[in-house]
Amino acid sequence: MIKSAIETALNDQIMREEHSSRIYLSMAIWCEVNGYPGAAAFLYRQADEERMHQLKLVHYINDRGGKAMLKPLELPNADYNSLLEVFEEVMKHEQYITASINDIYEITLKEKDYTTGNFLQWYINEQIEEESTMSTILDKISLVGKDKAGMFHIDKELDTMTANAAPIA
Ligand code: OFO
Repeated sequence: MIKSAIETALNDQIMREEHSSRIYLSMAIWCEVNGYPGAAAFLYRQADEERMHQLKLVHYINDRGGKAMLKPLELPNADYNSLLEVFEEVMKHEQYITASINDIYEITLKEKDYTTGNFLQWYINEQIEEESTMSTILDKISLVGKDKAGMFHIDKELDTMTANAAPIA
């Protein structure tokens, strides 16, 4: 049976992952209507990934004898000044998620819940990968600055990257 401190911490994470999904969905919408179809495809897929991260937690809590809970969510930003701002926000958000996963990992150590610690390893690895992907994209966008042709190229690259990405699982 899952301890209540762990259940609470994981339920908070369910809310964060669901919120991540909504943030990326909102960013994808902005990209789609502002002429960045590749970035939109990338962020729509990212929103789906976050939904999967959320569901993984839901099933884990329920399988361990707890109960997954949904919480109210803040409305994400609907408007951005540039693609650079979008990806700066993505990066900041992923760093925040990494910190939250690390905090929960610390709780599992304190509670001697090594099973949940082991389960969280998947999220820890996922965060390393996501932060590195986002930082590469951010570097490229920063490099081209306001150059329209460069931006067009990056958007195409994001499209190809999304088309070649492994199925979400
Ligand atoms: Fe990278 O956001 Fe979910 O875990």
